[in-house]
Amino acid sequence: MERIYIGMGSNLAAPAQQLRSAIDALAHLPGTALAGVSAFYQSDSLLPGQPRYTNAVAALDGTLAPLALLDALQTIENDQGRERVERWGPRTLDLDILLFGDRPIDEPRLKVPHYQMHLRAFVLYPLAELVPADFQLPDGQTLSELLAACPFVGLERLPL
Ligand code: ROI
Repeated sequence: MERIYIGMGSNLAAPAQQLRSAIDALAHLPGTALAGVSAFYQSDSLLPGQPRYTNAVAALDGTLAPLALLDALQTIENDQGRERVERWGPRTLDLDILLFGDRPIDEPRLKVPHYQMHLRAFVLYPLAELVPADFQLPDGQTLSELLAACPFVGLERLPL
């Protein structure tokens, strides 16, 4: 059994509702159990000219293989109307495997930890709601260090 963290984001078609549907789908995934969900956070897109994003992080406990989980997440994205028009384009739903237990994964389709999670406030602050205070990434960096280097600026935590 491994603890898995999933980053969720949406900036189209009622983003908060997209995240709620995704959480429901995650809760029903075979081979995993939903262990927690952060609050929802709004922020401007890192790319100008896109609608604001709503982001959150979910924790799963699972026994399935990383690539099987990736396939399942892509099915959920597609079921919720994700259209892959342009890389970095606006999307109804983005589900990223942030962390998979304490193992780094380096496959053509899947790099874990997610390559920019340590720089993104909309990932780090919701993740911090779900982990112990002394939490470390596989490379030994602590979440506290990453948060200290990544100001909360521009994030809006939505009321539950
Ligand atoms: N910006 C925010 N705030 N949240 C995201 O999830 C997000 N995802 C992206 C880009 C376009 C980089 N910007 C984002 O893919």
